[in-house]
Amino acid sequence: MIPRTDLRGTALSALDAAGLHDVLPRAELDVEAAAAAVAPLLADVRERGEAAVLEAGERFDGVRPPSLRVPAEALAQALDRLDPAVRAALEVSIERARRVHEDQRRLDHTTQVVPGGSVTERWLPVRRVGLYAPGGRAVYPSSVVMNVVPAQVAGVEELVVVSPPQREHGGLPHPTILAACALLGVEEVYAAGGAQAVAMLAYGAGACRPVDIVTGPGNVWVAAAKRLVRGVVGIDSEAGPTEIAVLADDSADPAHVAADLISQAEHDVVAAAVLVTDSPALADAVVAELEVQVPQAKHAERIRQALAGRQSAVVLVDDLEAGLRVVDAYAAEHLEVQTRDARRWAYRVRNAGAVFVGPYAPVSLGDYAAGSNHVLPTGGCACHSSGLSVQTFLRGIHVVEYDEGALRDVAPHVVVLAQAEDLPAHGQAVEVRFR
Ligand code: HSO
Ligand code: ZN
Repeated sequence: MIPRTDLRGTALSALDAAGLHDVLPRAELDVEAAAAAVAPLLADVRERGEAAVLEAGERFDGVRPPSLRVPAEALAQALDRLDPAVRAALEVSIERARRVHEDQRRLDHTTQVVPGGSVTERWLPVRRVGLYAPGGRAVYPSSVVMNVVPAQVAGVEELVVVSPPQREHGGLPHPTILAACALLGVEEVYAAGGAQAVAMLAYGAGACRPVDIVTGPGNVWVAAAKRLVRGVVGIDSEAGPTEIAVLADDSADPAHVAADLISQAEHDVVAAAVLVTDSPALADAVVAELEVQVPQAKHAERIRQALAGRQSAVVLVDDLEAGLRVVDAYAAEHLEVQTRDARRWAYRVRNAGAVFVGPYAPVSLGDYAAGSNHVLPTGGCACHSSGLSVQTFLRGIHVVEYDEGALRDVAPHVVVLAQAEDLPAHGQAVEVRFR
C-alpha cells in the first residue's frame, strides 16, 4: 500500500535535501523536454496570434471555441446556474482569503538615512495579470479564488483568466470556473488552455493584450510554457505534484492521519503522501486505516497508485527531533503537525509551504476555507520560496531623495568607490555638482 522506511538508528544530523533524496524520492517532471516540444507553438502564437491559439485549442482540447473571449452573458449564466451550496462555500472561501490577504499588504516606508537624505520604498501593483485555470480533471474553482484574491488585494488593475475550452460545454471553459470568475468580479476570460494560452498571455493575441505576470497551476506543458516566457513576463513558481507530509507521535488519531494522506493522494497518481513518526504503533495503525479507507474512496485507484509510488512513504524515526530534521529536509508543500504540544513543534519547522497545527487543521481545510493560500511551493522549493501572496503581485520601488548638503557629505565616498571600480565618470557625475 505505502512504502516503509526505517530511519531509526540512522545519524540524521547531517541529513540534507540531497541525502534525503534517496530516502524520499520526488516524482520528476521533465519540464525541459516539454519546453523543447512547446517552443514552436509559442513562436506560432507570437507570429499568428488568435488564429494560432484557436487552432491549437482545436488540436489539443478537441474543440474550437466559438470565440476566444468568453462573452459576459456566459459568465453571468454560469453564476446563475451554480449550485447555491457551492456558491455559498465559495463565498466563505473568498471572504476568509480576503481577510488574510488584506493583512499581507505591505505599507510604503521611508527611511531617513541622514538629515536631507531619505529612501522610500513604494509598493506598487503590477498592472495586468493573467491567471491560468486548468480544465480537464483538475477543474478547481478554489484555485481561481487563491490566484485572484491576492491579485485583487494587491490592487492589480486588470485581471485575465484563461482556461481550456471544453467540448462538452460548447467550447467554453468549465462552467464552475466561469462562475468563480463571475463571483470574483473577473470579466476578462478567454477559452484558451495549454501552452498556447500562456503564449497568448505573454505576447498578446487577438483582443488579449500582453500581461505583466502569469500565475496559476497547470500540467507539464503549461509549466514548460511558463518557463519559456519567463523574462518576457513574470511568473509564479512552476507548480509540481501535490505533497503532504505529516509529523505525528502516538497521540495522533490514525484515522485522521490516514484520511489526510488520502486527501492529497487523491489529486494525482504522482502526488506524494509522507508520514514521519516516532511511533511504530501509530505507523501500523495508519497503514491499517489506509487499507480500510482507500477502497472506500471514489478515486481509489488513483490514490492507491499515489500511495504506492516511490514518492510516498511511512518513515520511522527515533524521536520527534529526528522527525523534525526529516520534514525540514523534505520541505513539503503541506506539513501537518499532529503531536502533543503541536504548536511548539510547528513553530520549530523551517521548511514547508504551509504548516497545519494539531488535530483540527487538516490540509483540505487550507485547500478551501482556512483563509490561507493553497498555491504553495512544491518539489522542495519551500526552502527558498513562498506560496502565492499579495507580494507576488507587488513591486518594491526605491525612491531616493537627497538634498545638496546630504550629497556633498557622502560625495568623497562615492568618488572613491567609483575610482576603485575604474568607473571615474560615476564620480564625476557627483563632483560636477560642486565645482
Ligand atoms: N491541494 C492542492 C490544491 C487544491 N486542493 C485545489 C483542492 N483543490 C494543491 O495545494
Ligand atoms: Zn488539495
